[in-house]
Amino acid sequence: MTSPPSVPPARERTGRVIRAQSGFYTVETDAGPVVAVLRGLLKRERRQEGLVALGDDVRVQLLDLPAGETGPVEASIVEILPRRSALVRRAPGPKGAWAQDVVVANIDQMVAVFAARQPTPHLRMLDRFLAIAEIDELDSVIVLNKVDLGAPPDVDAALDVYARIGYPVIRASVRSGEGVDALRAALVGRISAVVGPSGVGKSSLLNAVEPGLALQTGEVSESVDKGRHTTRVGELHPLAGGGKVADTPGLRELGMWDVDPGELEWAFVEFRPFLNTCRFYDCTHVHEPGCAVRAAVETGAVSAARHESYVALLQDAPRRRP
Ligand SMILES: Nc1nc2c(ncn2[C@@H]2O[C@H](COP(=O)(O)OP(=O)(O)O)[C@@H](O)[C@H]2O)c(=O)[nH]1
Ligand SMILES: [Mg+2]
Ligand SMILES: [Zn+2]
Repeated sequence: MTSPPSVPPARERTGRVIRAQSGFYTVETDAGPVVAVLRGLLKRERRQEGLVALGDDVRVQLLDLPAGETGPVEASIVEILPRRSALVRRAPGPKGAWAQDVVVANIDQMVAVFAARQPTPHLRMLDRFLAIAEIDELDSVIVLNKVDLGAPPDVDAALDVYARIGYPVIRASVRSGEGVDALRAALVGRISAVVGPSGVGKSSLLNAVEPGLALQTGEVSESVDKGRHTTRVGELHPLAGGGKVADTPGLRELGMWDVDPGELEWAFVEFRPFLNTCRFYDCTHVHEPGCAVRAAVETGAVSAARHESYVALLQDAPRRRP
C-alpha cells in the first residue's frame, strides 16, 4: 500500500545557544547539539543582526535534508525565548545612536578579572563592570590575577574595600596556582561570563580551572572585537563540575546601557543604606547639601574612590530624566 507523499511534521526542539559565530549558532538540545541559523522572517521582524545572543534559549525547527544528505546547517531558529538575565553592553549603532548588545544571556554571574600588574589594573573599569552587573541583576566575583608579580599596595587596599562591601574577591595566579581552586568553586554549577581587559589572564585562568578547555592564550588580538561588523565568536564552555562559563575576548569597554541616575546610585551597593537619608529626595550625591552618601565618604564608611567612580559614571550615563 502506498500513501501519498506527505510533509512530515516540523520537528521542533528547544535548547540553549552555546556557540555563536558569524550568524551560525550551536544549540544544545536534549538530543545533542545542532547548528542553526536565524530564520529569515525572524531576522526581518527584528531588523537587526545579533538578535540571538550566546546563552539564549531558543526554539529551533530541524531542517528536512534529503535522505543521506548532511549540511552544515541543521536547523533554523524560529523563536528566542524570554531571557532571565543578560550581560548587556552599549555598542555604537546606526546613525550614531547607541544600540543594545547582549554579550551573554541567561547567566548567573559576572566574573571580572584584572591583573595585579601587566596590564595595570583600572579600578574605575572594575566599578563600571560591577555597576553594570548590579543593573543587570547579576552576581559578581572579582579576580585579581598575576599576584605572583606582586600587587601594588593601593590595589591590595582597594580589593579589601570590595570584599568589605560584599563582593567575593579571589587573588589568583596561574603561575603559582593560587586561587585556582577558589575560582573553580565560584564557577561550579553556575552560568558565568568572564570579563576584563585583554592580557589579564582570563583564558589562562579558565584553562587552569578546566584543563580540557585549551583556550588560546598569550597572543592577544583585539581585532575580533573592534567594530560591529567584525566577527565575534562566543562560546559557553561546560565545566566538569557542572555549570558553564563564557570567555569574552577583548571586551575592553562594557558600556552602560540606558542607565537612569536612580538606577546608578542603587548599583553602588554600599550607597544603599544612605540613599533615603539625603536631605533632597532627588539628591544625585554629587554636590547637594545634606547628602548622606557624601557624609559617608567623609567618615570613610563609603570609599572615596568608589564615590569618584560613581560620579564619573553618572556623567557618562545617558540621561532620561530632564
Ligand atoms: N605572571 C603571570 N602571567 C600570567 C598569569 N596568567 C596569565 N599570564 C600571562 O598573561 C598573558 C595573557 O594571558 P591570557 O590568558 O591570554 O589573557 P586574556 O587576554 O585575559 O585571556 C599570557 O602571556 C599569560 O601567560 C599569571 O597568573 N601570572
Ligand atoms: Mg583570552
Ligand atoms: Zn545624596
